[in-house]
Amino acid sequence: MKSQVFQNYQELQDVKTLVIGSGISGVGAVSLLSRFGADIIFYDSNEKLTADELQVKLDKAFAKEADRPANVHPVYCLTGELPAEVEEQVEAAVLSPGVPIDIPLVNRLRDRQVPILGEIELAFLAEKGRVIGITGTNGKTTTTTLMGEIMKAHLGEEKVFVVGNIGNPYTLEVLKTKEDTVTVAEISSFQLETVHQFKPVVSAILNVTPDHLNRHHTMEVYAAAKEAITCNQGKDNICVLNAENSYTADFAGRCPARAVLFSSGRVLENGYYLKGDKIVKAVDGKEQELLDIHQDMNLVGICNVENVMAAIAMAEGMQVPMETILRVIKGFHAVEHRIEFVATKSGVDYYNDSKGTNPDAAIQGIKAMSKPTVLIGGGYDKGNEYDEWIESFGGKVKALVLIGQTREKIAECAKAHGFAADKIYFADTYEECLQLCTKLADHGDAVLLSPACASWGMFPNYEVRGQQFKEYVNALN
Ligand code: UMA
Repeated sequence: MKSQVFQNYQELQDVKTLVIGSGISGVGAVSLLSRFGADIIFYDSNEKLTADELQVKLDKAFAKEADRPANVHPVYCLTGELPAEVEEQVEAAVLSPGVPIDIPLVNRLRDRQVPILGEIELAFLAEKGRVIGITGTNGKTTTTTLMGEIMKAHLGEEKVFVVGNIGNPYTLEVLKTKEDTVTVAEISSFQLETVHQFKPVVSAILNVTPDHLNRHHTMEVYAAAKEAITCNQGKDNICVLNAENSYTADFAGRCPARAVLFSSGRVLENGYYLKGDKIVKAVDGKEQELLDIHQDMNLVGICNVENVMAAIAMAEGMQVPMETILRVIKGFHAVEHRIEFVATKSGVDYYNDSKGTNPDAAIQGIKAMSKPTVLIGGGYDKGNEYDEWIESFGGKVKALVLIGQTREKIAECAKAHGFAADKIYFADTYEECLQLCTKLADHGDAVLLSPACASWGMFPNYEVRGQQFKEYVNALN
């Protein structure tokens, strides 16, 4: 049964609202809800956390808000099992992205017709300006960052907010929006499961490849979550889609927005594509050369050519002059942790692709390498398969150093695909892993951290993993 939805934030006043998850989204949601006058229960199911710890998180966040009015209702913090008598009182629930929509608590609330919304949806209820929404399995962060830079160059720093999965909760920024501001939002499939009114004027689905299947269960459900970025768009809006990805190419025919295509593999009658070394725009078959991918771009790999084409398409959709778009692209460097060159030590190039958290992202990392590569893989098990990743090694990977929960599964898969067993190494700690890499790599080689797995279980997030890798590399002689 479909839950009731909120049309505007005023409707949340005095509503008993359960915020599930006390990470950065939960804190952002409480901060915004308290300004809407909601009656908030701030809850985390992790029994290792205490109500006091949740309160400290809120106090810290509220202390940063100079103009914070006194709360209408005190925030009630709870952890562990949610008591039945509290659950019964709940009139609305805001889910953090990491909270699956099919856990028993959420199912029970839904059965009771309690409106369930995500943190992105909650923020959007207070949005006053225009929104650009970017999703896709891979490339979201680079494209969102580039898009943010382009919009800032066009409108001025103070009129652009870059939010969402990139690590900056939308709920903490939305009250700064005005009619003339633009919010550039990186939106994950987790966040798209709980949108109702969210409506970007320009959206992009960069690609859809297997990921997060332990959460979404099937590719169809995962792809449908991504497509939801367009669920409120109409033909006066734009959705930028990848013509080389089977899911997004297929969606072009069904998309409620006007589909604008980009391609790294074919000439398009209308759209943006790679022709030799040039990114080209075509309108009814008439070509205009835009930039040279080697001379005008500082980013490596075909995945980044695709990200750049998507950004150009979105920026043109936002009426940014081509001259501004190209100027920003020419000065734009790799986003941290995404095929990021770290340093050359003893003739070995080190690359940090810690954001390669799934096999498809890691394939892009391998593709970008041009030297014999010692590859670091493994981490948290999201239920992904590694066959295509291993096939993509194409003789380039001279040694595979594996770590974490998935190391046996990856090793078995590598051997099944003919990768020599004596070139596979296991490490128990990251330190051991990095020591092995420095031993295995010779002058003229590359070492690539592109694990095809999330960092969870060993690190709080991929950023910390990438940071540690860089610190280790920079400390080498
Ligand atoms: N929790 C519960 N009940 C549950 C599940 C979790 O109470 O059933 C609690 C946990 O105990 C924990 C809290 O929820 O205390 C964590 O919430 P969260 O996982 O949503 O984490 P946030 O800190 O709010 O970060 C989230 C995104 N995290 C996830 O999607 C897992 C961040 O994306 C995002 O940057 C942030 O919101 C701001 O929008 C990270 C990510 O890994 C980078 N994203 C995935 C990806 O990119 O592949 C989708």
